[in-house]
Amino acid sequence: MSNHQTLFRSVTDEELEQVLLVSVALNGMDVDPSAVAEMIRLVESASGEVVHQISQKRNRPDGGFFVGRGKAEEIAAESANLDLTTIVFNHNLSPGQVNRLEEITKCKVIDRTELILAIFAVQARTPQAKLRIELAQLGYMLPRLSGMWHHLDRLGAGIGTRGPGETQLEVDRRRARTRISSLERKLEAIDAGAKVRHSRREGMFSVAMAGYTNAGKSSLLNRLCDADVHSADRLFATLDTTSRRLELPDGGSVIVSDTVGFIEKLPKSLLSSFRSTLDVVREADLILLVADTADVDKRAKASTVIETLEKIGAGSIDRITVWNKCDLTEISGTEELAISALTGEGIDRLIELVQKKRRQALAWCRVKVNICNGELEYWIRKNSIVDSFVRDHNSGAVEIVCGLYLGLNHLRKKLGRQHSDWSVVPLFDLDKIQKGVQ
Ligand SMILES: Nc1nc2c(ncn2[C@@H]2O[C@H](COP(=O)(O)OP(=O)(O)OP(=O)(O)O)[C@@H](O)[C@H]2O)c(=O)[nH]1
Ligand SMILES: [Mg+2]
Repeated sequence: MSNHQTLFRSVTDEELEQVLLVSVALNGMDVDPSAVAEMIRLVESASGEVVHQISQKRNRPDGGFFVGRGKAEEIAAESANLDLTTIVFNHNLSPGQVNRLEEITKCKVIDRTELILAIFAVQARTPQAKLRIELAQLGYMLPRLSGMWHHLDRLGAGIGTRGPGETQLEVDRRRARTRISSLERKLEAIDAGAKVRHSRREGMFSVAMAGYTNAGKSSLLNRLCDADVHSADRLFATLDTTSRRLELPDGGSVIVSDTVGFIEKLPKSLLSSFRSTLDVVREADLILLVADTADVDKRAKASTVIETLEKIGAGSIDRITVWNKCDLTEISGTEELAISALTGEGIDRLIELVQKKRRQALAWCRVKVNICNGELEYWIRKNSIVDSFVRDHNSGAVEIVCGLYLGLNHLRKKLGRQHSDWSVVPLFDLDKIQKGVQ
């Protein structure tokens, strides 16, 4: 085990096997059963099992224990009775609260953020994902290190003395910071490589899937692009980005990307260390917001996804909401797009919509040129979607209506270099173009 790993408490499968879940409802609200169900799924996704639950309604969190002292004592008694050593809270706790709860319960206390970080750590498969999650965990643990050494501080501290805990804390902090810098450098190098690859695809219309975890994004990528991305009925099955080309019926194509899913209160440290993984969403031309239509909480979860998109700077990108898993539930008359990645229902309509958006984003024009040789025709077909191509066989002149990927100036420059008699007129109304009116 390398040094840095001894800095933070490791959350292993074994420790999470049997868990006591504490659900606290704040502001006088009742405990929300679907939020509890989500916590249970989170525990399961970290290879654990909730064997006992305790809940409490409070107006506001208690500064000391988050729950009241009486409740903390009840939690301690229950966990001792049931021989449990791990307690999961449905909220985020301050380092001091974790400390005090661990002291009173003699158990490991894990808050929501630490649980999500643990799932990411369990699920990370690629070296990049492993580095990112380590960075996120260190970012989370650094301010908490002092709490971990708190008990040692008290043993050795006194006026004018430096306790053994304090010294160890300083050493650990320094080690953590060194490791953070080294991880950041490694990730910067990886991200720089990804940027180069990305720029090679410039001009390709990019469609990114975004959605709550487990909504079916990876299954949809597999369905659309015949990909073989791992999909599973657990939270955060995907932690990397996979991009595939989707050929459209009109001969054009787009790049579709699947990436990490979102969840309510996605930890900040994760958002920042997975920032470049999410670039694919931030830089997309179109977002497919994939939602699980069979989920009772689907509207709230879709709102969480929209809020997260705003947080990462992708809030203003054009998007289509796709209600997946329509095979599992009756769909009432709605204008929204219902699909099933499993059965393929609605997929043709989705592809049609993507194609429409893709066509709207092109720079449409009518090109006239007195002589069109094979090289020019090849260039135009490679760099645009050709709607019509009419050649006058007597004169050799052509008239083309096409949508260019990279703007009209590329074509103007090309024609200007090689031809003397040509024109490029922009066309603005796609409907009219398609009806042959403009
Ligand atoms: N019945 C049904 N199940 C589906 C459908 N699409 C996906 N699933 C199931 O839903 C679960 C999650 O699917 P994924 O594709 O892994 O979901 P995801 O959005 O990629 O999830 P994360 O990567 O964890 O964020 C899997 O068990 C899939 O088999 C669908 O259309 N119908
Ligand atoms: Mg996935």
